[in-house]
Amino acid sequence: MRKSIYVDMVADLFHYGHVSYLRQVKEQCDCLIVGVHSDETVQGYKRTPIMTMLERMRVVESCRYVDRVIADAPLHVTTEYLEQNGIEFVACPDNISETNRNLMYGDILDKLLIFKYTNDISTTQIITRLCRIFTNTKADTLKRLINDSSLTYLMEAHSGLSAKIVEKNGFQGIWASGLSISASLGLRDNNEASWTQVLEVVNYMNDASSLPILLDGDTGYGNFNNARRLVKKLDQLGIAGVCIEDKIFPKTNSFIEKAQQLAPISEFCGKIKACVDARGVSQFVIVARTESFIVGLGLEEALERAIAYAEAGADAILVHSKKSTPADIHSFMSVWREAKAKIPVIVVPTTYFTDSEEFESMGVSTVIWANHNMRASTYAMNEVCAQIQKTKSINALERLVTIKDVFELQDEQELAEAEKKYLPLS
Ligand code: SPV
Ligand code: MG
Repeated sequence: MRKSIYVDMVADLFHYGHVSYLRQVKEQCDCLIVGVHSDETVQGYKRTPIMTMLERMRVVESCRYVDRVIADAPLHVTTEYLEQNGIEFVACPDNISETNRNLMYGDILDKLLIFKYTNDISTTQIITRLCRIFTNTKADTLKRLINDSSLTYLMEAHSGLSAKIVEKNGFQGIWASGLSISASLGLRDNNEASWTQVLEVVNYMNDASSLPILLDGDTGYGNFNNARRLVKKLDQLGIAGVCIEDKIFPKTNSFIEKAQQLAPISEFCGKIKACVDARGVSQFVIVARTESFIVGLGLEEALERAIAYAEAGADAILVHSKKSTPADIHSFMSVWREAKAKIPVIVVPTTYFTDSEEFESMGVSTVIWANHNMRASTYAMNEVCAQIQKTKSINALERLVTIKDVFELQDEQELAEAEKKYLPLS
C-alpha cells in the first residue's frame, strides 16, 4: 500500500469514468489527493469548462474515494509541488499520449503509476450528446405538445408574416402547409415547388416565430434517401418536425378528386425508418401520415398502416379524411385505442368539424387547422383588389390593418433601439 497518490484532473461534468479511475487509485493508497485544474488552465489546453473550478472541486470532494482536494493544480507537475503537498506518487491514465505525459509529468517520471482509464465515457462525449439534443429545442417542445394529455392545436402558416400572426394569436405551434406554401408561391400542390424552395420558406417562418413548426413534407420529395436528407436539413435549421405521407411522389392534394395511389407499406416503413435513423439523437419529430381513407381503402388498411408506421419509429400518426363528418376519425380512434398503440394521433379537420371535447373524448392528441390563413388572406386580397379596381379609390376601404400594425409585426421598435445602441451618435 502506497502512502499517498496524486491525481490531477479537470473533473468537468463528473461522471462514472472519473469515479472508477479514482476508485482504482484509492485501492492502491491510504491517501488519495486530487488536484483540480483552474478554469484558465483548462481553457488554455482543452475548452472552456462547463463548471467552475469551485464547483468541480465540490463534486470531487464529495467522492468517497477522495481524501484531499487541491485547487489550481499545475499542468506541469514538479518535484517541489509534490514535496510541498506531501505527495509520494502520481497517477497517470493509460490513454495519455507520450507528448502530453512528458509535458505534464516529464520532471517526475520516476514517481508515475499507470492506471486504466475508462474509454467508453468522457466529458467531451457528454457535451456532444447535449449539443445534439438541445440545438433543436423547438423539436423538444413539439414532442412534448403532441405527447401531453391535453389537446394541442397547430395553426397553418405559409410565410414569415403568417407565422408571426399565428404566434401573436396564442397558438402553441405551426403547421407549415404544403398546399398553402405552394399556393402562396403561385404553384399547385403537386410538388411543383422543389424541396429546397419549401425549405427556404420554412426557414423564414422559423426565424419569424418562436413556435415549433411541423412541416408538411408531402411524400419526402422522393424515396427514403430524399426523405432522410430532408430530415437532416430541417433538423439543422431548427425546424421542429416533419410529416411524411404514404402517397407516391409527385403527390396530389388529398381533396383533388382523382384516383390516388398509396406507396406499398414496406416501402413507406423503410422511408420512416430512414428518417428516424437520420435524426439520430435529436428530438426532431417524425409524423407518419396515412392517406388510406383519402384513397378509399378504409379502416382496416388505415389501422394496418398506422401500426406498421408506429413500429417503424414514427412519433405520431396523422390520419386524414375528406368526409364531411368525423366518421372516419371516430372509427379509427376506437380501434386504435383497442390496438393499444402508444403513439399520438393527429387529425386535420378541414371538411368535417367537431368540437374540442369530442376530439378529446376520442383520444386525439393534436388538431391541425391546415389552410385557413392562406384561404383567409386569399379572400381578403380578393376583396380589396375588387373594391379598388371597381372604385378606383382607396377611400372606402375598411378592415385593413394599418401600416403601423405591420411595422409592429416586423418589430421596428427593436431596430430603433439597436440603432441607439450600435450606431455612432451624429
Ligand atoms: C396541407 O395543408 O398541405 C395538407 C393538408 O396536406 S390537406 O391539404 O388537407 O391535405
Ligand atoms: Mg399537404
